[in-house]
Amino acid sequence: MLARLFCWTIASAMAAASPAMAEDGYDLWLRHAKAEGSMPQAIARHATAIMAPGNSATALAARDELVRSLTKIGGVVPALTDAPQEGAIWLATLASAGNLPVKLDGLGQEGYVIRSLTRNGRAMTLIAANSDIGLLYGTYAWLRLAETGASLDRLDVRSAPRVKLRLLNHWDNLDGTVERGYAGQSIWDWWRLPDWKGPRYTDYARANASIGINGTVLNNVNAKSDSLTAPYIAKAAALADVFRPYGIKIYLSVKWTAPMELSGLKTADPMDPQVAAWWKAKANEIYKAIPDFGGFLVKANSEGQPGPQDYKRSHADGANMLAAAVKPHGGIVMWRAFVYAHDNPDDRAKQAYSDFKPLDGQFADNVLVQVKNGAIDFQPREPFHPLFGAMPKTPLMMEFQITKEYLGQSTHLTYLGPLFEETLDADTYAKGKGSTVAKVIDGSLEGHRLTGIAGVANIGVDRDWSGSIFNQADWYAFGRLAWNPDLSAEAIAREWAAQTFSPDPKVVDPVVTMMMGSREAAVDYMTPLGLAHLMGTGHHYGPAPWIADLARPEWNPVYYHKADMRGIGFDRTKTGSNAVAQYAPPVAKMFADPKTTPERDLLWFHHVAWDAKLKSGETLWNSLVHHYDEGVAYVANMQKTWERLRPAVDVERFNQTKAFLGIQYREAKWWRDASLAYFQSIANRPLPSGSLPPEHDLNWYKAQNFPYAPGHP
Ligand code: GCV
Repeated sequence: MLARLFCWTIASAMAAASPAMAEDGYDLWLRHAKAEGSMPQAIARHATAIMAPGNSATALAARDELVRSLTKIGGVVPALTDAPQEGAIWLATLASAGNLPVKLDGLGQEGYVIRSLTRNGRAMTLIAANSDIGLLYGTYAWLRLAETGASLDRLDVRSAPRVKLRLLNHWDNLDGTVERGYAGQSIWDWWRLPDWKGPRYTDYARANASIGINGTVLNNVNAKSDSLTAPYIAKAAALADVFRPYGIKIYLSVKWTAPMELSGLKTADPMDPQVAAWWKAKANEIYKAIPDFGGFLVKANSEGQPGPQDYKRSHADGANMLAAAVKPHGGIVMWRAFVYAHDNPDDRAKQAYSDFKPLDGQFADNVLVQVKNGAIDFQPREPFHPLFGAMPKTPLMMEFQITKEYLGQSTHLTYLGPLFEETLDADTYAKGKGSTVAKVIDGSLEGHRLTGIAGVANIGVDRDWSGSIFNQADWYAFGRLAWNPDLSAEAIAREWAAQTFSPDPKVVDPVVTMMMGSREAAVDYMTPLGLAHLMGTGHHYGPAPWIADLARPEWNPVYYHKADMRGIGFDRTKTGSNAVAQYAPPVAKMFADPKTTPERDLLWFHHVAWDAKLKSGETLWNSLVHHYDEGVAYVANMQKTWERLRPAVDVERFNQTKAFLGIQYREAKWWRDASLAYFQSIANRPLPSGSLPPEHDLNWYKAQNFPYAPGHP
């Protein structure tokens, strides 16, 4: 023990003595700024020493995290102790402590207890769990409490994750590019793996563990077969070794035709015994290298990817064949429901439901069907996907997009917490009132034990990981909601702001106010009142609602808004595509009538006359214009708020955010002006008084061209 203590004291003292790092965002919400005011004393009083008997890699990671952060927060290296001590933090599992003064039932392997108690007459804080990973999560939870200014005197916290698989999906390619990535190249240095495992991998694991993420899919769902070759399995295994102590399993996206591409098989038909044998052998090879490998993620028969339907087999046939290959090892298959076919003339929003709903009950018990939050594609706003609640016999896994393909890419401050929250809170009515999407996802609605939630990562090699300081909040919010889908987006924003900037309410309050309205502002300046998919072709950057000449109808923005002389919007009622019928009857009824459809979803479900009166008494046209105006005005307000925060934020992060808000303002105005120039050319109505005309004419906006916009495959 003394030797351990000595090493730590030296290492931590060196860390403390080194010059303060620039605030470039690298440390994320784990920056552990030196506490101010009365906080250092309060924290120090409850962290005089650390009693941490465990010695697994995970237990040591928990202890080291405490030492590292307490040293940074208080400027003093906390002592390690073997015996109870006044004010000590005690990290214990049953295995390491023998017996414990708290009950751990119902916490599973990942849950934890944090309890203030007295031990041998000494007031201490116990962090206890059934396993070392629970201890690590409990440690991060205690730090979160400490750094957000919670009272540490009488703690009594019990927490366990509601969702079993809490995964990031990296759309990272083997050549280092990231599909829809706006934070630089991939953090996976495939070229130098497995020999070189840079320190960033450990920091990635720490960040994820601190918010409860327990798995990561390393490669793009538009997968290359090469990721299943021996050299790439070895590279993946090297990453798995780094992540293991932090409770993070790795998964791989697979290409359906890998057996043909890698081994020359004549077919990828899932019913062909040779194909099944190939996948079994491949699974065995992977598990030999990575014994705790999580499983496969599959994009099949979607956007040109091959799949079982090429052989007249169903998605269930395909998923089950892969599931059989990983089953002996405890692996799972996540089969994506993001499908729409080039030869299907039906409303794109209906196609996933039509394909998957009939397959309910046909999937093997280690398959999850992964469904995007909405039926089109991660738009600034979509009503919840009709599959939620419609496949009671199948575990449905949520797929959110953390990277902001459609919400301003790297620069716009559009906090996604409210988007995630809105979807999770939506009521499917599948089993009556209160059948929320969150209950579908956490398995409680139908009693599923295999449950999952995935977020398409916004991580790259940028120093700040996510392309901007505020984009980090989206990663943070995803993890926190994956752990507990009932948390509020606002509470999460408060936690994040306190840890990222300062717990001072004079900082937290305005930052949170900016964040909370920011996604709605993006909806307003991009696609208000239920509009969707109006962005530029391919790169998805900027407005292009006029596009009408792409090969497939559903690639064209005009397909989605259907603006004509009469009005605007997609009729998804009985008189149109009848997509509303895919929802449970009370929801279908609500969406079928424009009067009961929430105004925010109006044009998603209805084609509405330009002069129709909305609830506010305004005409649709005037309301549309006002929404665009409000979106731009919100960004201008964020700029003012941020300027007032100048004295409270370090120069580097202040300047980045200020510059990005400037870009956001310019682009919000561009979205507004281009959209209104175009819609006005169809609606043929004047702008309401007080609304300024677009800066340029429509042709100017149409002529904009962005061949090098990032993130485009
Ligand atoms: C990975 C959208 C994106 C694609 C993405 C696809 C998917 O279409 O634009 O880049 O491909 O969704 O989720 O599979």
